[in-house]
Amino acid sequence: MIRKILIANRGEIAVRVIRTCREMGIESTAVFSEADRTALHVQFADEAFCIGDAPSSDSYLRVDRIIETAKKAGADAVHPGYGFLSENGEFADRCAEAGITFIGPSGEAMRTMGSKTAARKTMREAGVPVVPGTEEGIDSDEEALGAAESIGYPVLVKAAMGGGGKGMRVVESQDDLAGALRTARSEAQSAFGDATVYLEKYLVEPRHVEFQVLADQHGHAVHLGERECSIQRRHQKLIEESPSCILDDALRNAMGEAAVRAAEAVRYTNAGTVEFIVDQDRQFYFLEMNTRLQVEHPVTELRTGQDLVRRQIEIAAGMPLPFRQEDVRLLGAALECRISAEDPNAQFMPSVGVVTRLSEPGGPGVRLDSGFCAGYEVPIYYDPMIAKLIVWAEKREEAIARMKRALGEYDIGGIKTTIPFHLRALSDPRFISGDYSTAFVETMGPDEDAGADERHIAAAFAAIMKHREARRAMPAGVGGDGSDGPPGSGESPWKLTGRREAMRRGR
Ligand code: MV4
Repeated sequence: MIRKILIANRGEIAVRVIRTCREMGIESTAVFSEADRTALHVQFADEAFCIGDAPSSDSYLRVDRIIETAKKAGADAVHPGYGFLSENGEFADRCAEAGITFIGPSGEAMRTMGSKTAARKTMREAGVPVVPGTEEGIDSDEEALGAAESIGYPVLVKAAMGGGGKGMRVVESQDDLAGALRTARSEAQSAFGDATVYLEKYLVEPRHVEFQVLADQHGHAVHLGERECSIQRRHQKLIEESPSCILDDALRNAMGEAAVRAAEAVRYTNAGTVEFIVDQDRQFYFLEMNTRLQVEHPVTELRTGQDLVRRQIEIAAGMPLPFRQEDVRLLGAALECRISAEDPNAQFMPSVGVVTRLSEPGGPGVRLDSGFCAGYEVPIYYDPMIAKLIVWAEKREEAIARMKRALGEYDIGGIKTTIPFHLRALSDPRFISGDYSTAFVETMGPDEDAGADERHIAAAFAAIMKHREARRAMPAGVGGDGSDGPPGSGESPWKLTGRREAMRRGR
């Protein structure tokens, strides 16, 4: 039995986990840094403890303080969320040693999947297709040249302990191989503390399709369909959707079965995600397995009706999965837009500050997983993602229209957000047709409407000044031609600016 859960995370995912705890009658304990004293997750939890200073290395990454807090609070389980300690095998082991249930897979499964070369070996043995490449790390330039020759250029140098795209180098010809190996090694050493690199065939403009899996402690594993995550920038996903436009039932079943085999091969338990890349010939290859709940999990929740956090808690408590693969129904279309405090018209620079105004979307088929409220000051210390907007509809086209409608309702004042980017992406013919790859964002071109907010304010200000001048020049009582403006000016400047605002919102 799990009676109380400490959530070792912050922001929207901490709020998300607390919501399910409440529905299950489980008490929730939040932890927070000095920068998060007034954060929403602290207000949402039944109780909250400060665990240190603002930098995450002094707070959300402090294994000792989190376990000590869990003991002090009498929590019998820890939910790690995503990021921070969620894929740290040592943290999972330390929780187990302290008699606290870690809501996630075993430390061992996390470590196997944490090493790309170990994961590829395990997958190959389990019959899961992997990208052609070397079995082990590369020790010398000669070895690399020989391997690259048999794989065929272009090849990709990857860090064995990497992930999420860090420490990767594309090599077009043998002349560039030695140099790429050297820089990739030194990058890998400083980023992961391990210089091991290996080679893979480089697939051009692939699509990124991942499968959600659930596995209990009784040997039952199922998949809950896919999420297409190709709309990303520098390995940060921006939009995720399900179903993927490139899958048909046959490919979905083949990939789903491969995902389940991948989970079974490491005796995986809990919720996990198996990432594949799909090439232009619709061949799929295992890329990596994320041994945590993912940011985009609500896309799957809306299509399956499942609460993945509830399933995680039940699995951690030793309960069997309450359904089988043939019971899983994938319904309609779901779409997620990540809302980040970043300026999409300034290379997605973080935009920190106080949220001065907030009006949130709602209505049919709309879900908002948010980590902030009006008056909140976005801290500089953490990931800039502050909320996720997720929609469901029967058809993809309706889901896109619904998302645009919801984005139009979403009004966040005081900071820049990725909302204008999303409105533009959802109107892009390539997105609408579903014919896009991981190269989508970099080939999008500049925002013609950039700076519209500032121009809107300037136009409104000019209209006020013009109106005042005209009034001053008029005899008292004149100006009644039905408009707010001076007589004969035609339409009200307010009507005009209002219409411009509506256009900006994509209506
Ligand atoms: C690749 C690839 C092409 N060929 N591997 C990027 C993140 C990391 N998980 C693996 N990644 C890639 N691996 C081979 N052999 C292209 C990418 C890639 C990518 C993958 C998924 C989502 C977005 C991406 C963007 C650029 C490159």
